[in-house]
Amino acid sequence: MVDINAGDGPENVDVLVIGAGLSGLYILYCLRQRGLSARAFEAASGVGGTWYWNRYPGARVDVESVQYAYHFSDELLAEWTWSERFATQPELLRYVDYVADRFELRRDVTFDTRVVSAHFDDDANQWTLKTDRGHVATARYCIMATGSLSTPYRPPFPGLEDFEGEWYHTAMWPHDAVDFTGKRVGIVGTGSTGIQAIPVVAEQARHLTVFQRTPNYTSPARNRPLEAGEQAAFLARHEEWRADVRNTFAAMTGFPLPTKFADEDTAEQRRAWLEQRWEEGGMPHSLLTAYKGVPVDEGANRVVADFVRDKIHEIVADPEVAERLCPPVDLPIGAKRPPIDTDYYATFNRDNVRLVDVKAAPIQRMTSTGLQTADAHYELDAIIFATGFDAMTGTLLNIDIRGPGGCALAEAWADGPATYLGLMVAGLANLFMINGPGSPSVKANMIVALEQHTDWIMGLLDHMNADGLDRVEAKGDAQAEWVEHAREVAEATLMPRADSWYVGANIPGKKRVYMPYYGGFDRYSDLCEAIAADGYRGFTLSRHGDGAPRDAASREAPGAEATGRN
Ligand code: NA7
Repeated sequence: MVDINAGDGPENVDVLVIGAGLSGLYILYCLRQRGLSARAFEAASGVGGTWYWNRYPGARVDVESVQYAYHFSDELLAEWTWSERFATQPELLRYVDYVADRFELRRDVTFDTRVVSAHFDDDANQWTLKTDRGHVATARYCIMATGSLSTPYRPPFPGLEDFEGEWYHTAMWPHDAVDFTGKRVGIVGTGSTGIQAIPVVAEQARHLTVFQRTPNYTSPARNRPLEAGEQAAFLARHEEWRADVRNTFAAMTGFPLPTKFADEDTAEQRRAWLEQRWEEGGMPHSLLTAYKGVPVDEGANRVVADFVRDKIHEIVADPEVAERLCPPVDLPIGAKRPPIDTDYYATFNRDNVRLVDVKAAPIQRMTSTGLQTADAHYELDAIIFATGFDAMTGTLLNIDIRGPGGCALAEAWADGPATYLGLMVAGLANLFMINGPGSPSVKANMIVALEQHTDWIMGLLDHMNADGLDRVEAKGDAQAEWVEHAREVAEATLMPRADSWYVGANIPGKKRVYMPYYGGFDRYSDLCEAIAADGYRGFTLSRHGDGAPRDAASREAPGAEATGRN
C-alpha cells in the first residue's frame, strides 16, 4: 500500500473493501477467485471484526458453531473442528485467523487503519478512499464490509474521568486477561452481551452489582462440548443442509417450525411443550417458534413471554428480585434481540450479586469511587459498560461517503436509513454494503447471510464485466418500494414495539426506523435471485461515458406481500 505522505501516487485496484471481518475476508477471497485486485482497510490490528473486538468474559456465538461458519469451501469445512455447540470468542477468532492464513488473505489487508472518507469521482468513474493514516486509494467499486455492530456505544455519563477504578466497554475489551478477583464490579446493561458476561464475572468478582434498565427475556443455551462424530454427521449431509438453510427464515436449521397455534393446546400441554423447548435450549428462535404467530400476535407472544416470567420466578429464590428480572408485559418476547444464556437468572441467587433497577432510579454519574444513581451510591473498583452499539448505520455514517454529484450518505439517510435490498443506496453508484439496513442479516445467521450477499454482488460484477458495463446504481423508486415493503413487513409484527437497537432507540436522537428486513432470509434470497434473473430489476446498469445508461428496470420493483411470518 502506498502512503501519500511518502510521495507515492494513490494505489488503484478493482475493488476497495472496508473491513476485514468475516464479510471482508470472504469478499477478498471471491475477488481473488475472479482475478480482480483488491485492497481492504481494517481499523483493528487483526482480522475477525466482531470476534476481534468483543473479548469480554463469556463472549460466544449463539448460532450453533457448525452452522456459524463459512460454507464456501469443502476443504475448509473438513479442516476445522469445532469444540463446543456454541463456540467461544477465542475459538472463533482462531477460526477467522486460520481462514485468513489458509487463503492468504492478509496480504490484501492494511491493518490499524480507519477509512475516513469515500468520495466518488464522476468523470473517472471511481471511488477514492482516504484513511486516518494518510492512505489514498482508488477503485471502480467499493464494498462496505463494516459490520452491523461495530461502533460501540457508551452513554455519556458525567464523571467517568473522576472514577479511580478501571472501566471497560465490552466491545473494546483489552487483549490481556482482566482479573476481577477480589474486586467490587458494576456492570451496566442487560442485553445479549451483559447476559453472557454477568454469570462469568459473578464467579470471579468479590461482588457484582448489575445495573438493569430493561429486564430481558433469555433462555438457556445448553452449551456443551460437541460429541465425537457430531460435526462429521453435519458435514455428511452438508449439501442437503445448504439447500435446507436457504429456505429458512433465519438462515439456520435445528429447531422444528411451529405446527399449531398456542390456543390449540390446553394450558398443561402448552406448559409441557414450552418446558421441552426450554430444556432443549439452543438458538434463540427455539422458543419464538414454539407456536405459530409468536412474533406477530399479542396473545401467542404473551403465552411464551409468560412462560419465561414463570421460569424466572421458579429459578430466582428471592421473589422481589425475580419480579425485578421479569420483563414488562408490554415488551413482546423477541422484539429486543433474544439472547441465550448459561445460568443467567440463577446468578441472581448468588450472595455476591445484587440487582439494581436503574429505570426506577436512573444512573446520574460516575464518581471517584463508584456510580451514583438517583437514590444511592454504589462503591465499585471496576465498571463494565455492556451498553451496546450504534447499530447498522453508526459505522457507515462515521465515514464521509459521497457519491456522484456529491450525494452524501449522511444527507440521504437524514430521515433514517434507506437502501435497496440492504445492498446499495440510491445516489451512491458502485458502492455496496454487506448486511446493511434493509437486509435480513441481523435477524439471521450472519455468515450464511454475508455469503449470500457477497455471492450476489459477485454475480452482478460478473454480469457487468461480461457486458462491458462499469456503473451500477440503485434506482430511487425501487429503493423507495423496498423501504416501504420492509416497513410494512415489520409493522405487521410486534417487533418494532420495543425500544431496541433494531429501531435505533438506544442512541439518543437516532431516527426510529426498524432497520433489519423482517421478511425472512428465504424470501429475501428468492427476491435477490428473481431481481438478478430479471436483468437486475431496480438497478441502472451502464457503461460510463457511453451516453444513455443501459437500464434493465422496466418492470415492477421488489414486490412481495407484507405479512408477519414464522
Ligand atoms: P444492547 O442489546 O443494545 O444492550 C445494551 C444494554 O445497555 C441494554 O440493557 C440497555 O438498556 C443498557 N443501557 C444502555 N444505555 C443505558 C443507560 N444509560 N443506563 C442504563 N442502561 C443502559 O447491546 P448488547 O451489546 O448487549 O448487544 C448488542 C448485540 O450484539 C446483540 O443484540 C447481539 O446481536 C450481539 P435498555 O434495554 O436500553 O433499557
